[in-house]
Amino acid sequence: MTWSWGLVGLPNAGKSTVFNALTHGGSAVGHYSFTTIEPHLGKLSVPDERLEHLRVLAGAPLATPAMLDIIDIAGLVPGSSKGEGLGNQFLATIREADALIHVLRCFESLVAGHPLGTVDPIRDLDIVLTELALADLETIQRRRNRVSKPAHAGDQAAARELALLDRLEVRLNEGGRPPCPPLGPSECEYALKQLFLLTAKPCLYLANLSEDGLESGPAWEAVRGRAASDGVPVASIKARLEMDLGYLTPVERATFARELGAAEPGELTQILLRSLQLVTFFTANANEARSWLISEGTPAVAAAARVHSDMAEGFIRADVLPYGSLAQAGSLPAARERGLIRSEGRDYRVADGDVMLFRFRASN
Ligand SMILES: Nc1nc2c(ncn2[C@@H]2O[C@H](COP(=O)(O)OP(=O)(O)O)[C@@H](O)[C@H]2O)c(=O)[nH]1
Ligand SMILES: [Mg+2]
Repeated sequence: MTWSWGLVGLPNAGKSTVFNALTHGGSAVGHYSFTTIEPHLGKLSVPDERLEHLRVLAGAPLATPAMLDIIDIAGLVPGSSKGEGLGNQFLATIREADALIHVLRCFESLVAGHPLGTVDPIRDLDIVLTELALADLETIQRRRNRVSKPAHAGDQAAARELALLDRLEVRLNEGGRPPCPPLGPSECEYALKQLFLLTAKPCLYLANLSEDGLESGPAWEAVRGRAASDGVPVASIKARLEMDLGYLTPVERATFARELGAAEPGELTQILLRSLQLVTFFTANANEARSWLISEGTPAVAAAARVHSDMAEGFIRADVLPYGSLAQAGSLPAARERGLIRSEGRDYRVADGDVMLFRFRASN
């Protein structure tokens, strides 16, 4: 299973540029609306310097980093939900994304005009949230049509679901502003896992700043303030600069990046991981060192399932060595000698940086 983020935002907010910056992919970048007609799926490997170190310590020839999916969608315009522009069909492509990245335009540009004429990231965000809420209201209506008949015929489960749909609808009619819908965990689970509501997904506000950073100041401050009051993680990117730097070699990049005020490589990826509360664990053998992403608090047996279903089915225990202890010991045998490797059971909550060796009974 790969975690996926969907990029949303008005045309010319810089979604495709962010996509390219993140994935070094070839999504068409242009200053016309609807440049991106086909959804683009990009794979992004998660940089983590611990992985390369682990590879060396394990004497493995290969290091395989965890991957993330980034989905770039076509322009969402005011009225998409009523069929303006390309309509909101394309929202289907982000229904199954685990989280949304709101790309908020903070840069001025005469070449790439803003569809509404002025830079105002908060207005843009509210337009997009409204479109997402309208799309979710349609989803709720469709579901209501399915359950209202059995509910009225006395089906208890259907009646409960109908009441839940009512509560979700009330929230959505308020405009879809996060935290939305701020309901209990089971209601959230229903909204996310069964209805795939867009407004229920975790999200991140990503301010796309000008290269020189100065003109974007007030807009960036506004985005930060809004993120704080919505309880949403926030980050900034100079997307075009990052995209251009993405075409350089690592050495060239290191020379230019700091001078130009670009982010450290991998910084944004780390923000993406934090926004979904993901942590990294490692596996290593003589052939390969690998990094894996899981939700914070995942039990060892579920982490084993990420690696191989056999490891979860035949799970006996896990040998756990925190990366920090391994780095200090200097080698796997030294860590073992010092007793730094713990033996943990299936319910052990895997922590960031754990190097895991799953002991399991192979199935026949
Ligand atoms: N100056 C500047 N221009 C940008 C930036 N990001 C995107 N653009 C330009 O804005 C236009 C639209 O970008 P694009 O990524 O296609 O936007 P999308 O419609 O949201 O996918 C292009 O001409 C980009 O070069 C940025 O950070 N700074
Ligand atoms: Mg685009």
